[in-house]
Amino acid sequence: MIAAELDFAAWMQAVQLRIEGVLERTLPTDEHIPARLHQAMRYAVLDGGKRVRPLLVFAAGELVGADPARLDHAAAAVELIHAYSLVHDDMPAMDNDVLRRGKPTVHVHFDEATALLAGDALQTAAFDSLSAHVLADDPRDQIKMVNLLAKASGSVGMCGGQGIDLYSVGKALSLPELELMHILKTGALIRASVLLGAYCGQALTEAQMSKLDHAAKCIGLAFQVVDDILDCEADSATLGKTAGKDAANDKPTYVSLLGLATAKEKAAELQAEAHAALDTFGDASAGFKPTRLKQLADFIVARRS
Ligand code: GRG
Repeated sequence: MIAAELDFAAWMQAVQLRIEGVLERTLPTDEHIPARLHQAMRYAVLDGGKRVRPLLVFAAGELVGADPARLDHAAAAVELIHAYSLVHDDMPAMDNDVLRRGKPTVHVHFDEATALLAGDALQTAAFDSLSAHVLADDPRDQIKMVNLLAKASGSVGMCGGQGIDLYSVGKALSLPELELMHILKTGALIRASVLLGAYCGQALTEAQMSKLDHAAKCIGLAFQVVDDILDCEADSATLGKTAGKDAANDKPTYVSLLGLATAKEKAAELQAEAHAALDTFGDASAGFKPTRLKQLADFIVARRS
């Protein structure tokens, strides 16, 4: 490994460890009444996952020199929303899956009612994290942050994407329709992660925010294209979730619509577009540090799980 790769791997490990501690402290203990609900919440969140969204918060925070103590709470918020979405998505009424992060899913390990409630409580815990601490210099910016996460998670964001997914079962989706579904279902929270990290640091101009937003959109879409590629190329043990489900359920994916080779080209194009948008920030001499976000975009495209 070259020095830059070693440096990125060490940074990633340090942030993953840090966010584990933050999440551990954020969630009520296993004994806190009602114990079964808190056990299910902790089971869903702790000790699992790549923590891609918290990593994006920290990488965007590094771009703007944000205080890591602020980033902790923004990072916890996006991971709590993500964990809630996985718990609900795995339930019988939705994807009906039994394996997540290498463990039985929450409704299998506990029960359906507990999984429903745990997901609900994780969602509100996210907004608790985002609103209980000072995260931005200007309180109006912090209100914008809360609003950003609400929109990204709700019916015009992640839930909306999940809705399109549910209501398109058995229908053929065109490429633009598939893209819209993913921009909402997966992309909205990834985009919010980047912007929340940026709000924790020095204020950006509107033009800079829009460049960062564009990079975040490209990263979000690239994440999903790679997810589709992995669903067809990797096995369940490597993914920690059931592999091959898209093809088994006859679901439209980038791979089914474009073919494997073109899907890989698409991921590379989105990665390059994200880099180009981040390059507009210049380097550290211009007061910004876009390197981490670029490295993270590369990791998201190159990942094998
Ligand atoms: C149920 C409200 C609601 C929304 C569900 C995001 C989502 C919407 C469902 C997740 C289902 C899924 C497998 C989507 C594909 C992309 C994705 C979000 C994969 C899982 O994210 P990773 O790879 O997972 O970041 P880890 O476990 O590493 O955190």
